[in-house]
Amino acid sequence: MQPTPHAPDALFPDALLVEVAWEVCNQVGGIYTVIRSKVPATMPAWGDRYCLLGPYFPNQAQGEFEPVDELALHTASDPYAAAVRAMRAQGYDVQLGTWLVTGRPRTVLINPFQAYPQLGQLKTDLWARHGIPAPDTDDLLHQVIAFGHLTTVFFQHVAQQVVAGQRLLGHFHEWMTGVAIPELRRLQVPAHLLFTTHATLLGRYLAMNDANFYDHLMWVDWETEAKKFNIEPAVRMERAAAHGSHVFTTVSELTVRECIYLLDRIPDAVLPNGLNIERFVALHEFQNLHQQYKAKIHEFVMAHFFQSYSFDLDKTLYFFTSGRYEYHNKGFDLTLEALARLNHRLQESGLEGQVVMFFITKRPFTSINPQVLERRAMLNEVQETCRAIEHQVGERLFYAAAASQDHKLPELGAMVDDYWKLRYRRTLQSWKTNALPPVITHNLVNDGDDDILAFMRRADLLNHRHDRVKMVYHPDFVSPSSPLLGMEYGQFVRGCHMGVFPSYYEPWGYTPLECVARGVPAITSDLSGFGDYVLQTIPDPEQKGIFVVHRQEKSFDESAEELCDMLWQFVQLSRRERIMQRNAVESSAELFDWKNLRVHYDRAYALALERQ
Ligand code: G6P
Ligand code: 1S3
Repeated sequence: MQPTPHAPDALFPDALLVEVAWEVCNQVGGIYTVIRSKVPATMPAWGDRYCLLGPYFPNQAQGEFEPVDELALHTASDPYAAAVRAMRAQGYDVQLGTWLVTGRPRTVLINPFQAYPQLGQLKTDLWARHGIPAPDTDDLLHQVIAFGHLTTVFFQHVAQQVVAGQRLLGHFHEWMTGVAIPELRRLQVPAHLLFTTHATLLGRYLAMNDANFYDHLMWVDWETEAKKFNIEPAVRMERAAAHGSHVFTTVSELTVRECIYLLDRIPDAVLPNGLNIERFVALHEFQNLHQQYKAKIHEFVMAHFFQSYSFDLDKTLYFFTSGRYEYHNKGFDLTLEALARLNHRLQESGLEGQVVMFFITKRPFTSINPQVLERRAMLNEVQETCRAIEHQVGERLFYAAAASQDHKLPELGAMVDDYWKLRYRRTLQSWKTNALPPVITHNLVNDGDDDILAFMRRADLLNHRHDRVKMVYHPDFVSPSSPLLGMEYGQFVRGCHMGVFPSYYEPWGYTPLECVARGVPAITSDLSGFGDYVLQTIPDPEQKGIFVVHRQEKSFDESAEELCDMLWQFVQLSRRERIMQRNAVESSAELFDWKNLRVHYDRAYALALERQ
């Protein structure tokens, strides 16, 4: 295949790059964001020498993958199409196509289930050749093993297509795809292999279960702990990938420590995560969007709270946190403690205004709380009545103005029919209630055993009228089809004033970066890869609206107080100061653009090409 001569930043023109991830066309978590958002910065350098490889799950792939037609497959002259043709000739079910995301990369998807008939043999081989055991009951492990085998076959075919002077790079993300690495090495497939771990499996489990994880890290016996948590096969796959790769990398300095102590290999490089930052030409455009989406959040808040009591929306700030439900790891515990303290400070201070705090995460629930839905429906009724009155008054006022002799504004109330006056009064009477606004929007399957709810109940943060920090726990991701918030997650972020993410364990953490990209100030922690990176690379990050809570070598109480101070400073800003801060945040987003961060990947590829 020809290098892409027209590509201005063409890199390693003699190399082919296959990037393999479980989350190609298959959104599970943060790795999807890494791969997808990186494509626009990757394509100019690699062009059609770049190919993504992932598992084929028809339901997931349906909306985002477009297979090439048979004619195009058979006439294409590139090594990936040739490899797909060769696999098909052997009876494999392999798809070649395009991932329908910005950059439209060439993508190969392979259905893991087709290798299930050989699973027994594959597992025996994995154990005999690489010492990796595999139980009979874990379906994810079965899928991973099957996909690992098919990936190996694909690489063998691509390697056969490599012509003299060309080299093949294989970049594997996370243990789910890394399982192919030891076998590729055993077979001596001529490929330069990179493995990136986005977190260590054991690190995540230990951090969740050990309050002093970072102090104990150096002394962990990985084998004992892996057995204890029943994750030994996956941990062994991760270790085999880390040790088998030519270049081993991770996403942050924090995860480097885990790799050293839990995987016993020092990473060759750190590849920080970026985003594809799209900036508006005019600054005011993103500020307008904040106003527009804040108005949508106002609607939810009016429906949720105003039936019980009202407050001034113009003096209300919206904070939020979001992410997987890992109460301790994601710092939900610290956030709640700081909010309780902030509530107290606000009550004591005589300062005007309030904060509404949203917890956006995913928990098993049976339904949306009918009370919450009813509150929303009743507000809609109030809105309809107001619109009818507005219409009637509008028409009559127009007529009165045209016919006016004295140019005085007539009594507007007199322009409303008795019917609407009565309906207005009745609607409002039936709307108001003495019940407190619920702190949670859904009925949880396990309401009695939920840490967030338990804290709110214990601290009496239950949306009393006198509370100055109000709570909305939304145990489902925000989506446009939801009858409550009814917007995209990104729109919700824009409408808020601040994102709060003081994680205890977070190899990187995209959530604060997603705020920064939209010009929304964010709080992170020095125990998150992102926060650590910010401290190392941005002088005075607070000036840019990025706040880093210190959690390393700090007690829970000290960090909670620091977080409370940060929130307290923020609530005291004037609107003008908030607007200026948003501008500063937005202008710093460029630092995290893949266009600037791709260089770390380029260096890792250069290193891998040097190693045999
Ligand atoms: C944006 C809009 C302004 C609005 C402001 C509210 O900047 O362009 O028109 O006044 O948001 O900011 P706030 O921080 O009070 O939500
Ligand atoms: C991991 O996903 P997670 O949320 O399980 O990878 C992400 C992308 O590198 C990273 O942002 C996150 O911290 C890790 O934990």
